[in-house]
Amino acid sequence: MNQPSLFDNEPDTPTRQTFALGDSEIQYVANAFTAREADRLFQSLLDDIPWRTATLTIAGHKRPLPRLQCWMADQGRSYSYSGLKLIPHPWNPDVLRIKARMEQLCEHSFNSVLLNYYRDGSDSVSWHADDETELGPNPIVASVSLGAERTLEFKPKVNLTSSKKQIVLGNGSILIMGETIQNNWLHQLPKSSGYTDPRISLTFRNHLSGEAQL
Ligand SMILES: O=C(O)CCC(=O)C(=O)O
Ligand SMILES: [Mn+2]
Repeated sequence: MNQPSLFDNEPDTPTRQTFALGDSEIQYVANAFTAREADRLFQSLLDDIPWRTATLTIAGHKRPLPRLQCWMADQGRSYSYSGLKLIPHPWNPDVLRIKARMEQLCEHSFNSVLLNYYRDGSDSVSWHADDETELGPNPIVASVSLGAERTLEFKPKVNLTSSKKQIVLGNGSILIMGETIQNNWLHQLPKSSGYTDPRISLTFRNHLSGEAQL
C-alpha cells in the first residue's frame, strides 16, 4: 500500500520567482490559483467561451492560426491585426473573477484580455511582442495558465544570436511581464513534441484608447 504523502492535505501555496531578462523583469507565481480552482476554471472556460479560429490573409493566402482565441474587453475596444478586426465579447463572470485576482496580484488594472486555447501540442503562438502603441510605451502584460504545462520562450529583439530563455508555465500559474519586456524581447509558445493535453491562457492587457491594433 502507498504511504500517504505528508503533503496530501496541504493546499497549494503560491510561490513567486523573479527572472531578470537583461534589465527587464518577469515574475512567475506558481499556484496563484489552486489546482482545484484552476481545473474548475479550465472546464468552465472551455465550455462557455465562444472560441474561434482566426484566419489571417498573408500574401493572398488564408492561414488559420494554430490555436483558438477570444478577445474580451470593455465595450468599444476592438482589436485589429493583419487586416483582422476582433470585436470584444462581453466579460464572462469567471473571466471577471480571474481579472480581479490578477489585478490584486499584479497591483495593476486591466481592461482587456486575449484568451488562447491550445488544443494539444501542435497548437502554438509564434515569436511576437505585445507592443502595440495602444498599450502605451511600457505595458505590463500578465497571463494566467490553465491546463497542460507548456514552455514560453523569450529572445531579445536585437542580438538574435543570444540564447533563448525558457519558463515552464504550470496549471494555475501566472506570469507578469514587467514594464520593458515588450520593448526589448520577443516571446513564443512553441509546438510541444508528442501529445500534450489542452491548455488555456488568458493574457491581460490595458488598452489606452478605444481602437487596439497590432
Ligand atoms: O499562451 C501564452 O502563454 C502566451 C500567449 C501570448 O503571448 C499572447 O496572447 O499574446
Ligand atoms: Mn504575447
